[in-house]
Amino acid sequence: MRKCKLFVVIVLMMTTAFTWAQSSYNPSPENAASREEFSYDRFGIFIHWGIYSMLGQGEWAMQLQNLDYQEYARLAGGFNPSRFDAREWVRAIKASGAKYITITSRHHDGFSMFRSAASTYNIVDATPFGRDVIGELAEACREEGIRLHFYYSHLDWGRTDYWPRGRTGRGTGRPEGRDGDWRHYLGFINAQLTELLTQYGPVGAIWFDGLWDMDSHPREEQPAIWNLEEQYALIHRLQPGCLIGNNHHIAPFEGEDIQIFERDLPGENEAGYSEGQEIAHLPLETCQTMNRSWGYDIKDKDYKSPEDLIRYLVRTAGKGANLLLNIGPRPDGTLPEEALDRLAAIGTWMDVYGETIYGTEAGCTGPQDWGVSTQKGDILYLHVLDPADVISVDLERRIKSAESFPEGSALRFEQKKNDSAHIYLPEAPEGTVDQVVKLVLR
Ligand code: FHN
Repeated sequence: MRKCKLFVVIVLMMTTAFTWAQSSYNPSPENAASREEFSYDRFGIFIHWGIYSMLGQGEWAMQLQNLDYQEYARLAGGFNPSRFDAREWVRAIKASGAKYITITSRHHDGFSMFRSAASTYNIVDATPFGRDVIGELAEACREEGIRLHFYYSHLDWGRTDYWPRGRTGRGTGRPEGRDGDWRHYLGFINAQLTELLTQYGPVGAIWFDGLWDMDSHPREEQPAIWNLEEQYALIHRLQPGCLIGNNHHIAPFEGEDIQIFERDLPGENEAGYSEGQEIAHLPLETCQTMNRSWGYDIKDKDYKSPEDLIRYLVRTAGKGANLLLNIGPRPDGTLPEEALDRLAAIGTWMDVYGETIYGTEAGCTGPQDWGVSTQKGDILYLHVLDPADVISVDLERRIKSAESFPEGSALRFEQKKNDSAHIYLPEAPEGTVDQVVKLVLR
């Protein structure tokens, strides 16, 4: 693109950005109801699956190895996940206590895991498998009462109309694009979003990722660059109850319904993606891996223990956020045994402790050195994650009763005016992951 034309495009984008900043978004009643359901759920499973799983190096192989975009596309011709069984997946996921699934409908490599008239580079038209896995999953989710969310990559490493290029995908051998390509690309996104929102029944959320590919442009220009106003309006018009989340690692834009944090609890920045990401007044979600990878990595056996994952779920709920825990299925369509074991272990725990997680909000104590708390009205659940004989809790309200959960035995406590309350804990049985105290507050 010649320099003067690029300038005109940027000025146009900035003008739109200004208009955008002035508009104000009011979620529809359906959307407000979805937000409530979403926050109630507290736990979902993320699935990163695509033709990259055949390489066994995670979903970034194309970028990390600078794979040629035409050669990479040939992987599709060998993709035949003959052991894929949507019902098996959904049943195992449901048994973990998760209430929704977020699956990569299209990741940065640009391959669509759903039937698409907008591009033949999709699982139905380009693979010997020829089945619409998203369609099968949608049906199984409907049967099992699990909500389905779609991850959708804004950025693309394979399309030639993804031009001008962002900061990634520069080594995939694509020729330089032409004027007008970017508009064409944005039209393609709208066409695919329309497909996702009209082919599979109710969609819980569209989960965007990849906006950061254009982060050489300032934040204010991003909505216009990516056509967010039109895209978000399209989604909300087609399905008013569909939530929009965008994993752009910055504060939410107008029109977004949930705020996402990657590998970090809200307000923390250990993973380095959340710097300066203020917590907004939106439902919150933290996504995290079970091992170190999102997409299937044949060498990655570095799984977090079931106990640590349960504690992470508890800590996330203690921040008033949902946990979206990832699995990278194998190229044959199976979920790794390590992942299945963890789903089962979390499910066993949730069967007993679900009451302390679902439908709760962040507890009024905030995170403490012994653990975190979750709350439902006058009931405060103290999750003691580091074993202790006695814990101190700063509370503005008086304690009416304290008991161990789920046993229900009364616990001794002291609460003097203007001082922390002290709660005396019984010895936790061997293998306790989270010792829960149920307080009723006056
Ligand atoms: O680049 C992606 C990555 O592959 C993965 O999908 C994660 C999930 O949160 N998000 C991106 C990085 O921010």
